[in-house]
Amino acid sequence: TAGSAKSFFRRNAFVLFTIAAVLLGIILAFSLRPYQLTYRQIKYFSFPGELLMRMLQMLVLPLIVSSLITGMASLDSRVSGKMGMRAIIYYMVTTIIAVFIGIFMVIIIHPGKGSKDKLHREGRIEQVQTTDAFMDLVRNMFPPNLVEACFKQYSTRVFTRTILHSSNVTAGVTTTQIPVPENFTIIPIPGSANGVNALGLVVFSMCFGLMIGSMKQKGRALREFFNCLNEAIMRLVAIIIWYAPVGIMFLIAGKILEMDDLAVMGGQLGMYTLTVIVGLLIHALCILPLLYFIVTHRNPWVFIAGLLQALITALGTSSSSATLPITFRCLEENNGVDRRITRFVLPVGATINMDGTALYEALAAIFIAQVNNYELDFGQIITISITATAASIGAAGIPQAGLVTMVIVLTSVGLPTEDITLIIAVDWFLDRLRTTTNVLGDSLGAGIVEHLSRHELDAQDCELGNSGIEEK
Ligand code: DAS
Repeated sequence: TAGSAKSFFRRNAFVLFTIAAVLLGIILAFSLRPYQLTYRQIKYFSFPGELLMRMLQMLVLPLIVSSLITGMASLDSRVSGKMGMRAIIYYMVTTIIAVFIGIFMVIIIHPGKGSKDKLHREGRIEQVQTTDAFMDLVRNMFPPNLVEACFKQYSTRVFTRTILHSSNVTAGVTTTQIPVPENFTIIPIPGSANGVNALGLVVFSMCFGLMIGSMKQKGRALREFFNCLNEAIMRLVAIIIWYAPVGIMFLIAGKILEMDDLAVMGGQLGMYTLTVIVGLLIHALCILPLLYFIVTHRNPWVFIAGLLQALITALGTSSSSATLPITFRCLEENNGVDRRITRFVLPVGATINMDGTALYEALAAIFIAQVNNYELDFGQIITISITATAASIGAAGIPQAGLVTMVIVLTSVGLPTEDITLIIAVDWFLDRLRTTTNVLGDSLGAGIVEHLSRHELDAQDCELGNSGIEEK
């Protein structure tokens, strides 16, 4: 009936607008492509999309900090400890599965087949750089300056590249000081301008929140302050969400206008792209929903339907951290996930849990080995799986961050880092798909952790007379 159609529309207005926006963007872009717009014209054209990206990024920092602090402060430390363990176990298990799918797919499909090159660099195993990269990950957890952590990340890519290509430059120098050899192609890092050290902020906010929580009555003022900050940010999200479909339309259209002709997709690169897509689809549409079903006994597709807007935003922005505000909203408003869970699990997940990125890093590294006709032994494949996991944890939730942290994976088994350039042409596209997988993984994780923590949450509700997060 008309009434029920109307209510369906009302309930799903955002999602419908967003889907329509994606389709419109694609149609618009393909009808404009024959006119061969200049780079400048394309930039003007995609301006509304850039604005969306900026608005979302604007909210991310206060959102991560305020949700983690309120999340931790509102939970009993025993409860948050248990929840944290569950979340970490979920992240580890899903990331490892993702890495194995990546390795399995690339070995079975063998997209690098038919290459005549032979790797000359054999034996050039750069163990030191791998250790450095791991140390970087830990370094980033403890930012010496919190203000700096809001806009700068201690970066592996800079010094790994430096050591590789000009051995006399020591680690840790800044980008401007690095003499880049002539024959070296600089990898463009689109999101690097906003390299927030999210990991550092997450660690600090969690500890800080925990302390406020342990201060009982004395911590009340701070608890209320961060709670209020969080609330205000979420209200801003509710406004920006109306603009999201417009922004997504222009983001997608702009990217299609920018892309090279699809002819480059033939041969090995085409097969590689296909392999990544199949791997991501298996992980996102089979493994994760199955895991959700096994743990919760609920229909994963209903849950995923509630997430559609976040997933499409991830596709449009290629950034899981920019998508975070929308992910919050989808989980809380559409799927009714407890705010004590989302506030705690989502910021951490968006920072360290990247299944799509892990899958892609392992797969891409082995593809590069295949193209170089370089036989990897079992030990090296294990090394790849470990470093791919670390690289996905270390990757920021910004566009193409995974491409940059790939350097760690490649150097760990002595593969040439310059060969990242082989896969750059298709990375913008694969990045969107892996970001969507990342966001899906985080969200299903929140659902799973909530299910497993129901008992403790209910107990806390009873204790607090149902006022939950607002009071302690
Ligand atoms: N695009 C990133 C993300 O936000 C990660 C990546 O580049 O793999 O999830």
